[in-house]
Amino acid sequence: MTELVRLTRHGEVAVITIDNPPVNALSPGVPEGIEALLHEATTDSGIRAIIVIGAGQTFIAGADIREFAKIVSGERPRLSLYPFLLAIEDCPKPVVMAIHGTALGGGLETALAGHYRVIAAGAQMGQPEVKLGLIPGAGGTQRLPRLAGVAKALEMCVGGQSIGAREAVELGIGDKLIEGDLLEGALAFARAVADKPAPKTRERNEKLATAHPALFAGAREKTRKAARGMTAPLAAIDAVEAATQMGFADGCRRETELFDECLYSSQSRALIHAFFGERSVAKIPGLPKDLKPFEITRAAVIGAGTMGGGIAMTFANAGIPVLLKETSNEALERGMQTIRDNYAKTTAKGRLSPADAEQRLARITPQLGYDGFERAEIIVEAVFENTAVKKQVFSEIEKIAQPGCVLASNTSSLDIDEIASATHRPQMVVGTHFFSPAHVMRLLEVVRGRETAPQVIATAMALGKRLGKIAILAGNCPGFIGNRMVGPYLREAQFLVEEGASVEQVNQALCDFGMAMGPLAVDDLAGLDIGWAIRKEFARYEKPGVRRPRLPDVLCKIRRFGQKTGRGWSLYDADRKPSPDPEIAELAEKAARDAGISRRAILDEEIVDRCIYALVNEGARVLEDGIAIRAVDIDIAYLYGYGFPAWRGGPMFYADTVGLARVLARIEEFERQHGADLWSPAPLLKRLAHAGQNFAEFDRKKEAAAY
Ligand code: T1G
Repeated sequence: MTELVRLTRHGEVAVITIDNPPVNALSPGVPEGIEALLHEATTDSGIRAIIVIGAGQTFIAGADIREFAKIVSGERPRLSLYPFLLAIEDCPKPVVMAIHGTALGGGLETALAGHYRVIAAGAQMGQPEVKLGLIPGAGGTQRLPRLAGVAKALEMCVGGQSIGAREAVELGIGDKLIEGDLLEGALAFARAVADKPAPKTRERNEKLATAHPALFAGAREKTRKAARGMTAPLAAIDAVEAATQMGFADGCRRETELFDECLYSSQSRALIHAFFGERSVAKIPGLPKDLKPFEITRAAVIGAGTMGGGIAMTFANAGIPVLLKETSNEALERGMQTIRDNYAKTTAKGRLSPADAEQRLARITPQLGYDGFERAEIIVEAVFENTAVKKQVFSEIEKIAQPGCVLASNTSSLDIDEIASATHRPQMVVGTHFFSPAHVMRLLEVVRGRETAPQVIATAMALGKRLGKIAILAGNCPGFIGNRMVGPYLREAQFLVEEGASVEQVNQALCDFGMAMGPLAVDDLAGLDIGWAIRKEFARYEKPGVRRPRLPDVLCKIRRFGQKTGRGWSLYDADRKPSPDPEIAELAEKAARDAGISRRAILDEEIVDRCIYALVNEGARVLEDGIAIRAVDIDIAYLYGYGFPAWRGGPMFYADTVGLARVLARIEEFERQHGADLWSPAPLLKRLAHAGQNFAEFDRKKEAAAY
């Protein structure tokens, strides 16, 4: 029938192969093709059993996610997969699903509709729909509990995590684990079951009886905390619960209702934006696709502080041996102890075996000198955030490093070109801005300098993926993408405290908006002294007479640096648990008096708008200056580096959701209230709003122009 699906005969067994690269998604034509070939095999008297298998790397990785936007916009009709799955389940000949690579979402649901499932060792399967703001919409919430049990099905549908082949067989999802060639194993299995009755998953109700109502109540309570603000995980609970309360057909109807609520929600649009965004940020216009990155087999890191230690762990975790240099034994031992403690914590949580932890630790070589640096293919500098100090280090490493060695700086805001000027090979210098804690946070901001070579950029981007990071490319300016934007965001939060809001109100308002932490809580975590050092470093660029928050310097002068000194914007106990500090209110009143500001009651709405729109406005400037390639790069940076809620899609996507005209109007209102030096709307924002366009269209146009 269609080239997306083909049928081959292996004696009395028909093999239906799905061949829809790259991930055999259930794109239009695939379910129809499978159903047609199923019918062909069913009516062929020479066929006694049927196998469904994926070509290439994987079984079916789900419905075609690109189709959802078309369905929501009305461009495509909303087709149901139920009839296709019932056709499989009601096939009079046994249908064996042969799974390798991944069986995700609609892929697992297709497998569950089969009569048997044989699984290749190493395969992964799951219902990750909640990560897209959806729930399983093809019977997964009804068939999975019937095979895996209600508790496990709940865990899989609500959390979206995948399970491995062995566990799937133990649970009863899989009927056989195939260690060798999958097709051979599946053919043998199919021949063995050819004359056996074909068990229909929808009729296997015995495991449904195990469910207790408390299971769902407990799941709701846990999910409200763990997936704060997200609607899909709660909908998934409702759908799995329906499986225990009503028959299969009614359960599927309930699933469809819940699925459609999710599909037409802004949360799903935001999360699908993030899914494709995570993949598009790796594509750098102008960088030849066939440009081969340098090979990285050995690394070296300078500075074993919080960042340096975390970066060394990241290399070790990716299997790359790394030298870690410090200037004194105390500092080196302190750094290594933190690394050992981090591995101990991860092992204690059962996320790493002691043997694995030992192996990773062994890949880190602590030292005081530059011995062995000449053999490293990348050297990452992670010393104190000061240009002069970094230039000194770069002038030293340049004398030792091999010719093709990438010289990277972990600076979070300083001028990469200035740092590169300390070497005779600026083309090998690049920024690799990791986020704290570096072995945990997934974002890596790769910063290109004026002379950074394309192959060095390609190497840093590829290395990011290898280290398990999401790498985005940023241009060189103070603070690059993320920290440049966080400046106005934090400024507004600090102003709001001077103007009358409490620290707790500001933090809570942004948490209610969905931020992982409030802006002032993040300030306390990072350390107010860091911001202080950066303000001093950039003081010479500041325009005189422009209003600045007074409180941060006041707090720093009395050594209130945040969590590290037990008090900052809040007080912190020994477990770093925050509590309000009345002294802050006094300091805020004085700061307001000194600034001639009359304090007032402030609504949460104003707090959110001023902080988030400050982000958006600066984001538009970052785009216009070409510091960020696309608006989606900014979104991905904020999702993976700054705790912006994924279900809002990122600051630029959020602005599109609100509507740029409304965002502009609000910013112009703030401009009237607080002055143009702080709130003049970004020209790009004005242009797009006036043209009735948005950031998504800006990206599409950019993409079209680039390719
Ligand atoms: N639909 C469309 N495109 C997809 C896709 C999908 N399901 N999965 C991947 N792609 C594209 C991706 O954008 C990229 O494109 C290329 O394939 C390679 O992907 C009815 C409602 C399978 C583990 O959530 O998790 O089923 O950038 O770079 O690292 O109930 O892709 O090359 O142009 O990620 O090897 C549920 C999503 C859908 C799985 C492979 N399924 N995919 O990872 O490659 S909803 C998912 C993944 C659903 C039903 C519901 C991963 C992967 P491009 P990649 P990878």
